[in-house]
Amino acid sequence: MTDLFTRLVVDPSREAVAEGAILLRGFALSFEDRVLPALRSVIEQAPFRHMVTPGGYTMSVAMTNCGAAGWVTDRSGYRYDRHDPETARPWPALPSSFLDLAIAAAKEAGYADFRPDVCLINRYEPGAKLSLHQDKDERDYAHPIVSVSLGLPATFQFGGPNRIDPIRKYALRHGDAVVWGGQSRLFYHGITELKDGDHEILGRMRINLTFRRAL
Ligand SMILES: O=C(O)CCC(=O)C(=O)O
Ligand SMILES: [Mn+2]
Repeated sequence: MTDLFTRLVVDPSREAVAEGAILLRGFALSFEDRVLPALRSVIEQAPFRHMVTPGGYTMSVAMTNCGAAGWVTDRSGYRYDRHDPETARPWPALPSSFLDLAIAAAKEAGYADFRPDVCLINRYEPGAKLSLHQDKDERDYAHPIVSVSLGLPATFQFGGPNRIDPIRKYALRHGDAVVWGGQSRLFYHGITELKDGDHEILGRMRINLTFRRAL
C-alpha cells in the first residue's frame, strides 16, 4: 500500500488541498450508476427543504439527509436530529452505494477506518451559495469529512483554522470527491454562488453529498 504522498506524486487526479485534505478528481464516477437511483429514492422519502439559521436567515442551499441522524438548523440552533422535523419520522437509511462510495474515498485519502453514520445532501440551484464555515456539530473530530460533487460545477473555497486565513479555490465537477480530516478537519470552507448551467444528468443544479461520523 503506497502512502498518501506517493499517490499524490504519481497520480495527476489526486490534488493535495491541505495537511490531511485531498481532492480526488472523478472518484465518484464509477459509483454513479448505483448512487443516482439511491439519491432519487432518498429525496422521495425526505424532500429537500430550505432551513432557517439561528439568526433567522433562510439558507439558499436546500438540504435533506439520510442515515442515523440528519443535520438540521432552525431558530433554536444547529444540531443532528434522529428524526426529520418535517415528518417526525427517522431519516431514510444510508444506501449501501453511498456507504461504499464514502468508505472507498476515505480509504483512498488515507482514512481507512472511516464509517459514516450520516449523509447531509445539499442542493444548489443557480445563485445558491454556502458561506465559509466549519463542520463542527459532530461528536468526534477524529473522523474525516467526505464530500462528493454531482451535477453543475462549483467553486469550493478551502481556508484554514481561522475565518480570516487565506483561501484557495478549487473547481469541483461532477464526480469529484474531497476528503478532509486530521490537521484540516476543522478548516473553514464554503461554496461560492453557483453559476447557471445545464448538467447533462442533473440539469440546473449541483448536488453535494457530505458524509460524516456524527453520533
Ligand atoms: O457543497 C459543498 O461542496 C460543501 C458542503 C458543506 O460544506 C457542508 O454541507 O457542510
Ligand atoms: Mn461544510
